[in-house]
Amino acid sequence: MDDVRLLKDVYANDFLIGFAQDRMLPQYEHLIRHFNVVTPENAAKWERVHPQPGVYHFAVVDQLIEDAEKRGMKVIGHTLVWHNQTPAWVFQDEGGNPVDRDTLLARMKEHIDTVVSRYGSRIKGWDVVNEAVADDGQMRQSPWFQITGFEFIERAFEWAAQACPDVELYYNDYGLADPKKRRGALDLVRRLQDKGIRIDGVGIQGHFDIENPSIADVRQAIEDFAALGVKVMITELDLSVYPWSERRNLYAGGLPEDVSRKQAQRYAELFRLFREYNQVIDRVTFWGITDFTSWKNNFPVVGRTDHPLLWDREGQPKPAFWAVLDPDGYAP
Ligand code: 9MR
Repeated sequence: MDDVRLLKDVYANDFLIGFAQDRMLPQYEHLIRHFNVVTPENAAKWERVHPQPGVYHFAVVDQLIEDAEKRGMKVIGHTLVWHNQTPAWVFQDEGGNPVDRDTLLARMKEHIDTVVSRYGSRIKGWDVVNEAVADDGQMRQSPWFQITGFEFIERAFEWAAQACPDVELYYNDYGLADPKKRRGALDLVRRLQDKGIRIDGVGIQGHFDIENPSIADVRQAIEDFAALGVKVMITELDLSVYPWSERRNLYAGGLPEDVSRKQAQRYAELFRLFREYNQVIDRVTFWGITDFTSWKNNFPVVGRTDHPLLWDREGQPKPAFWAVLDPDGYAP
């Protein structure tokens, strides 16, 4: 195992290779060495760092950054403004009624100022706004949007830039391989650019599955965002072994060889594609580290055994790992 080439070395001339985890757990050390960038999976979200007005908890993120720096690894900030994992108080007054636009924007500014300036350029880039577009391509009807309209997005990018001028600023969303949703996200980026507001990159979340989306749709997404002149990042990559419509728990006892090979084949196709676009793709980040801790074991079916990543529950490399290590040479 020790003489295995490392993913970060294999892709050194292409893009950064990342993973998501809140802590560098010692039992994963032999896997962590494959990566040169880490994203805190949950620890930097509003509900964790800023659970109550004026109360900030930075210990977990502080430790992760310190551990990353020791390893020469970069860190991505995830995420400043999102509709999920944001406490209800952010949007409410003491009586529990929705706050007005100015109050909400002031709270957002205070949050962004505090979090972004704490870490400055120790963070390579922030997912400034996360998942603001709905699946039909319209703006998501979140409290952010309902209270401020599009303005929260403009101000979030501006205030993040002010808090640290040399941190990169990203928009991050899922489902961008779908043309309808993608159109909404492309509009969002253009709208910021038209107003002269800096946005450095777009994170195309890779919550894919064994069948969808097509490689052609992923390619189109990469092309469309690259055409706007922003960096493209493949973020949150995992490949569920279940097609979206499948809700049974089929592989609790282990992953059958044919499914495992099919998954590996798809990983190989994706990485061949990513490599083709190495001039525009800056980073590819897996969402998790082994199948054991993946969020997919609880989504879309709570408690279902999924196998979306490169290492199995024991931390052993799967065919998917070998496929990513050598996508050209991978033969199922
Ligand atoms: O992986 C995260 C999981 O542990 C959390 O329970 C979940 C809560 O919403 O968030 C997961 O990460 C999400 C990410 O922050 C944004 N894009 C979707 C990811 C999967 O839900």
